[in-house]
Amino acid sequence: MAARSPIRARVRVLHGPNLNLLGTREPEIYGHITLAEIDAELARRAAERGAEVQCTQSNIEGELVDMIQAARGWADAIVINPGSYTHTSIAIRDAIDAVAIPTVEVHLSNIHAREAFRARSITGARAIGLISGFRAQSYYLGLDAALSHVESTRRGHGKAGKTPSRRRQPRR
Ligand code: CA2
Repeated sequence: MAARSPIRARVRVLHGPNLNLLGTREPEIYGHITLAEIDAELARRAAERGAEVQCTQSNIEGELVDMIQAARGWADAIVINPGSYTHTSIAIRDAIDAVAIPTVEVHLSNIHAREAFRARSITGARAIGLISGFRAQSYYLGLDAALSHVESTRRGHGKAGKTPSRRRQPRR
């Protein structure tokens, strides 16, 4: 297989509330892997592609908003698992909107196969895409998607390049 050319890109990875507990409880839903192991694998995969990740977990909505804002000027893309804020947080959705950094939302579990309240993602409506249900693989697929998006946008033929436009978005 031909070697892929390196993508000089920086990806901010954000984990929302309770994800620090990964690997300690509910393995039937979230798997046995810990967040530290996911972060290490993301760093390894990014480095393999010439890219860099910076990963942080927070249980606090405002901190996640601060970190999204602070990603401006550093990150080429964001990969976020907003945890339960996925279903409630207009503040995180607005922050994703405000920074206009292409954002991939990821979930360990399939949010459409669980309680009805989890099926709606308030934050995901402002992401370029959403990956859900592949446990830790969701993060790795999310990183892949983010890097492919950055690469194709730089080449001028992104997924129509699109971070969702503020004006033309239908109401969701
Ligand atoms: O599937 C996902 O990744 C979720 O974002 C996880 C959130 C949940 O509220 C979302 O609906 C879907 C919950 C994260 C809690 O993580 C735990 C991990 C281990 C033990 C307990 C909770």
